[in-house]
Amino acid sequence: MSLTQAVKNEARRLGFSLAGVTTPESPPHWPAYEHWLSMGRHGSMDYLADPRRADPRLVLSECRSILVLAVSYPDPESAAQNKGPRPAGRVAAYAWGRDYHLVLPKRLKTLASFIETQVGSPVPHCWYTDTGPLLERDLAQRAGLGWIGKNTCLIHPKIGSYFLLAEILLGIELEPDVPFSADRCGRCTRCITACPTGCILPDRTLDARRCLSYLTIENKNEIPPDLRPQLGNRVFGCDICQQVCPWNRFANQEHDPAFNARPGLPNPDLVAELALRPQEFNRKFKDNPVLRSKRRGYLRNVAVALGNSGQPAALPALERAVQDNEPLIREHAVWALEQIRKDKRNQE
Ligand code: B12
Ligand code: SF4
Ligand code: SF4
Repeated sequence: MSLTQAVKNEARRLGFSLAGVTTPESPPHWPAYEHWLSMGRHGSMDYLADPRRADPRLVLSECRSILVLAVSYPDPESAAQNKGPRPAGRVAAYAWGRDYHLVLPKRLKTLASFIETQVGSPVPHCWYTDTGPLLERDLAQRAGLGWIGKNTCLIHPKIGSYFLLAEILLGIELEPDVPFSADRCGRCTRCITACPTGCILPDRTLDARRCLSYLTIENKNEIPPDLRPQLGNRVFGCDICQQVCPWNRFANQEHDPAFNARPGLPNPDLVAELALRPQEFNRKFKDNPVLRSKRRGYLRNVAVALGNSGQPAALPALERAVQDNEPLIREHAVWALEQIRKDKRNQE
């Protein structure tokens, strides 16, 4: 068996759904990426302007090949919308279980050690998942893992797009895969039509400043008032442009058990969430991606979702949140109270 095949088999054993290899050249859509940055579509994510993204060899000078890996998370359809008497929120499916930034490093280290054992000597390497200065989707497409859909997600014809990406940059040559050159979106435009904020652009990029995923996770400040109604009940991330994608409807892929949903997480009870004190928040979301938004960001989102629920049952919780120590939470609670009172007045 070739080294490349042995490495891919080991990746499967470690729970990765896909593994492919690409060369260390500059990512194919680098000019499109630069244009995207120049238009300011990255919002406040300044780290995206790191010039090393232009060339993986600026990240690891000895890089001769890149192993790109995918790990599957649950299908968001697997948690039914909570139709209970109290307003419920919605958390993006990748965030239902343990944080992948914590789950994957151990596996990537094991895989890198496996490679060194096979080669019989130390191999210069480094690995990343999400936070490295790499254009992960571009590298994954070139490693044959799928195509970049109109929703900008990487989609594999058999397993859809409910997976996360990781890479190991290696100072040895592995056999590169054939890039996935086909575009299987065809004339479909479902994701563009379904996006609640219309932020998907015609050139396979999106205006992150209007994306609900950005607004609820990355954005540390206020949510622009005109976009708050579009949040609906989403309190962390958004899966809409993937849920409508036909390639996910027919996908047949078991998710990694590390991402099994924690009880109550897909559809949190919004009134209870708004009462979370700092220590309770940290305990509840320990090892979970929601921790990233911090209590102030999460409760900001929860307040908006309660405002959107229109339910008078949310009024006492919001009145208490107006006294919160965090100005960001207070301001969004005031907005939410006004929304519910307006709805009530309109119904009278
Ligand atoms: C910044 C970021 C975001 C931002 C911006 C997303 C965006 N689409 O630009 C926000 C916060 C909005 C976001 C949201 C999400 N993200 Co995000 N995000 C990233 C991050 C850190 C960088 C992405 C980036 O560079 N964006 C800038 C755009 C221009 O680049 P791009 O999205 O890679 O798109 C490429 C194509 O547009 C291509 N391109 C340009 N023109 C053309 C033309 C043609 C014809 C083609 C084919 C391609 C093409 O070039 C671009 C550059 O390579 C990556 C990790 C990484 N280091 O790469 C994760 C990553 C892309 N995110 C991921 C995930 C899971 C999500 C969410 C699903 C989370 C959620 N449920 O809320 C959503 C999905 C929203 C969406 N539709 O993209 C996964 C995607 C896995 C997959 N299957 O694709 C990644 C890879 C993280 C990981 N390690 O798994 N994300
Ligand atoms: S994640 Fe949601 S808001 Fe962002 S592009 Fe997709 S559908 Fe639109
Ligand atoms: S919904 Fe349609 S257009 Fe959008 S990514 Fe999926 S196949 Fe492509």
